[in-house]
Amino acid sequence: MALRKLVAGNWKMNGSIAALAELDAIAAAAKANGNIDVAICPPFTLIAPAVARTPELTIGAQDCHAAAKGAHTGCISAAMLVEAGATLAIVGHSERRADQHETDAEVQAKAAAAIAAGMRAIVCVGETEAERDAGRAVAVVEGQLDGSIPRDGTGVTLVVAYEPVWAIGTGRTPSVGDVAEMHAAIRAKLGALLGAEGAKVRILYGGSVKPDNAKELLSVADVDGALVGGASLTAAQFVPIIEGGA
Ligand code: G2H
Repeated sequence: MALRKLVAGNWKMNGSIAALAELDAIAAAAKANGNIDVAICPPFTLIAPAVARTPELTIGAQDCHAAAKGAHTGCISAAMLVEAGATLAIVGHSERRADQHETDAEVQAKAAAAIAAGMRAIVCVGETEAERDAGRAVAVVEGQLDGSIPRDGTGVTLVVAYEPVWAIGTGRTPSVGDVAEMHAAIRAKLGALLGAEGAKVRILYGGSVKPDNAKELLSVADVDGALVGGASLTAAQFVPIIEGGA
């Protein structure tokens, strides 16, 4: 089943008020390519200014806390993100799994919190290079899905992003065949976890998506969009990626 594609930009810890000027052309490209969804996930402090600048563009967050409120210094709740104007949240990015030692159970709780607050959750999974070299890539990703996917997720509330850790920010990407194999495995696993709804959950590819490889990656079976880091920071790079998915 062909799903409506989603191309989402993850600004990570980059950007500024001045950098939001890039959103003007990105929003225009989103409007011009209305057959796909486009989103930008800037740092928390830029969410409300981004929404104010381009209200027509979907703006998301890069994380949220699992709890609704409380003594969690430096953290932010899903409801706070919604109040700022976010309508989706990335959870379980490999940089957070590594740097903040987030577990599958924590990622699952964050996804559930995002969904309960009314956002769409993008749950990230992906193997390390050592795990791929050991022939364990599919098993590792299946295990992450087992632990991280809220069982009441639907095609509306849930998105999965497959991001092989070794491809993130490195300029390296898996072969088209490897992407196809992994996305097919993720699709099968989502079916096992969510039943018929699993066929409706979009599976994004992420990891060094650039203007020159986007069209090919986005044409692979069961690649329902892209999660883009470095190349989402400027309209000059991100707009051709949007066009590659449209
Ligand atoms: C993977 C991706 C965005 P990049 O982390 O989530 O980043 O496109 O820079 O590899």
